[in-house]
Amino acid sequence: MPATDAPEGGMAGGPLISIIVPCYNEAANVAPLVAMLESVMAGRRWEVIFVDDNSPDGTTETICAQARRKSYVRGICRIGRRGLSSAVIEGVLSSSAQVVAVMDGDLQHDESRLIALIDAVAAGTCDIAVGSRHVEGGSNAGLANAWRHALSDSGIWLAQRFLPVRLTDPMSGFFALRRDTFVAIAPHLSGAGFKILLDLLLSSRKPLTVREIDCGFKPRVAGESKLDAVVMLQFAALLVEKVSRGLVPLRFVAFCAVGLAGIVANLGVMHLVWLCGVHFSTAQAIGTIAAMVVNFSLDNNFTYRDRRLHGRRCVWGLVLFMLVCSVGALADVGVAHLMYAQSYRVNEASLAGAVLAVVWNYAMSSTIVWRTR
Ligand SMILES: Nc1nc2c(ncn2[C@@H]2O[C@H](COP(=O)(O)OP(=O)(O)OP(=O)(O)O)[C@@H](O)[C@H]2O)c(=O)[nH]1
Ligand SMILES: [Mg+2]
Repeated sequence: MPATDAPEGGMAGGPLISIIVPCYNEAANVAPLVAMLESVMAGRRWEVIFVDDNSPDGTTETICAQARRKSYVRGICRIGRRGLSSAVIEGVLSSSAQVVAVMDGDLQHDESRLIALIDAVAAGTCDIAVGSRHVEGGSNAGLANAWRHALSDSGIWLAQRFLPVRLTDPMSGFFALRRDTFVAIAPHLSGAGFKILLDLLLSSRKPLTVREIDCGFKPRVAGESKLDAVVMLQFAALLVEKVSRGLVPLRFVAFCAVGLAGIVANLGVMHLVWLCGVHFSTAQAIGTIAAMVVNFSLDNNFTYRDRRLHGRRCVWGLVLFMLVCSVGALADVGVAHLMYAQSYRVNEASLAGAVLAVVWNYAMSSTIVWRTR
């Protein structure tokens, strides 16, 4: 082993604290974050677990380079998967420490508050200690612009309507809790999207005591934000899933939203082709095929983002999806026809057919087209 690979972090017994860091395209931030953690965690039995979704920028290689030299640095690389929340869940489950802390890998969280969060949990003063930018002494000055401020504020306002506890910063990604508390909630977590703290609070079967600790939020120096429209929709869908107590799963909400976009595509393309002088039936068929392609593409990039199909699997997935939707359409027409014949009103018959088709399409898409490997 070369000298530079010599272990630096000799530790008698395993770590008592695991810091879980979800990261995607954060290669430039890994080494500085490790250095900051070394400084604040000095004298403690700790480790950092990076969970990277096979970032193209070489984040995993950077983590490995650190881990080869430092026993307190570990990494998990997930292939064909995406998602902050699910990354955190896997990181926590891979730890055997008593206390776990979660923080971003982009240096925006104020590492100097880490010990306060960990100690609050270790001392048993609360179930979860949350780094808050909205209590006295906290600051969210690092949010990139006015739009991000507005987004964050409205997200907080919305989340607060549904939370079982009072919390000024439910959107925070900087918090600590006992590992066994996390593990007890884990089977009920949605695991989708960005807001793992919110997921924890809304999924826990027993009320959690929360303590907020002021913290700052620094501007991002390297790398780019991954917060996009998809993440915001996932946030709304998470609330729907949790508020309906799992009756309406997050993925189903997304599937229906995509379905609406498909209807728009269907009508748009059909009208365009029809205006070009094509016979109505042919125009309708072309519109339907276009809708299926649009739906498949949106579902692949949004609804089933964590199971996204690529290359040949994507082409095969499209064929399967079209077959599934065709059966759904036949069932739709069949049921509507049957109900109409049994003297149901036109709207009732039509709605029943449409609901059946949506549920069928969703069930088949989840189990056949985007099945978990
Ligand atoms: N493993 C994994 N990590 C992710 C994913 N998306 C984001 N992250 C990480 O989660 C952390 C927070 O993501 P950011 O994009 O910085 O989001 P944010 O801090 O809420 O938003 P900004 O204020 O715009 O930076 C960062 O460390 C990201 O690298 C993902 O799909 N998988
Ligand atoms: Mg960030």
